[in-house]
Amino acid sequence: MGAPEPTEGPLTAEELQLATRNRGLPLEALRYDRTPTGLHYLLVHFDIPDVDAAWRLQVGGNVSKALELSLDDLRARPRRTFPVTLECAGNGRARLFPRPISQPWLDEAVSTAEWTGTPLGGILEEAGLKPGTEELVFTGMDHGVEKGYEHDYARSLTAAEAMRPEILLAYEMNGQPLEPQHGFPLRLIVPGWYGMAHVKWLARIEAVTKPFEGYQQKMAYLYKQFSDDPGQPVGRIRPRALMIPPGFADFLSRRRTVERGRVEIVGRAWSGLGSIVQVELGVDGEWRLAKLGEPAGRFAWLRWTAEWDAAPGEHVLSCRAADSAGNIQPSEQPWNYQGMGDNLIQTVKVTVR
Ligand SMILES: Nc1nc2c(c(=O)[nH]1)N[C@H]1C(S)=C(S)[C@@H](COP(=O)(O)O)O[C@H]1N2
Ligand SMILES: [Mo]
Repeated sequence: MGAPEPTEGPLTAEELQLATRNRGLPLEALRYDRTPTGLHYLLVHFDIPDVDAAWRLQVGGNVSKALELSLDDLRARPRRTFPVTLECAGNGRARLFPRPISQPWLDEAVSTAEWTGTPLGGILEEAGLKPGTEELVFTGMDHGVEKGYEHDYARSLTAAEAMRPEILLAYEMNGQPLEPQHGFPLRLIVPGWYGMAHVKWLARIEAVTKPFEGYQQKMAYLYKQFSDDPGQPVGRIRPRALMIPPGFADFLSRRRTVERGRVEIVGRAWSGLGSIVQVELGVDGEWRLAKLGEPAGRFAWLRWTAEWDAAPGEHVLSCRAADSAGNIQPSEQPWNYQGMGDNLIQTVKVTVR
């Protein structure tokens, strides 16, 4: 079975099925520095695997000493805890036209949890990467078929990237053992990278001497313009700001109603390519600077605020972030075939009364 082409039509039953399995962050939950686990966005390609009590992490391939580690073994290693902002590479996909058929995210596929684990680098040193190691392949316990390719979910990192000190083999999220849907018993955390790199239900780490060519590496997560385009790999998170929609919501349309007068607009901003240097609030197309708070951590979003003197009538609020690498969010989203790395500015329609 090939891939369905992007569509100009209405949402399909398949997209709805994905949308009900995979939840987004309710935007009002941007109020929390650290997203409560039950509000953290979720993306599961296949089924949440049934994990055997005899689970061990296998570390092998081009190493001096293959390892087999239990959760207790991993817990006995050096322990690190810090907040990391995760965002799905497909966030914003549903706004593209034509629309790539996949999980139909709007703006909400982002969250920040506090992750605890042991640095991957220490485990790789223990195993001893032999000369010639180019990449590490991380394989999950989940198995399925995507566009005709049957595989275990797997992704790789280059050996240099894998040795970065902030990369974690994480066994806790927000101070608790991982919940089944977030990767119990162990997942990879790759701060700064889009979600696909953070392999859940980790079963094996393999040192390889050639670039990994698995489905999730060489087909799925690419910036490409047409089906057979070899494309460019998706990696780090592009800058984005989101606001908590102000006032109260209309149940069906989610349109907002706000009382006239001074309103404090509050949001979050993040980038995996640099630090956030500027956030702007747009009111009916006029941009003003927002006030930036301190990031919750080196790899976590920051809080921003902006004052708005709301006058009665219909308004459109928007926000956009820029990072220290010179990236700014686009007002018009360049299109790509799979809807990856979209970071169009958010817009919120508001009625002030
Ligand atoms: N094994 C495995 N790991 C995975 C996935 C998956 O389907 N299987 N989904 C990836 C994607 S696309 C994202 S966006 C993140 C989502 O992590 P979360 O569900 O904990 O928010 O997990 C990643 N890790
Ligand atoms: Mo994702």
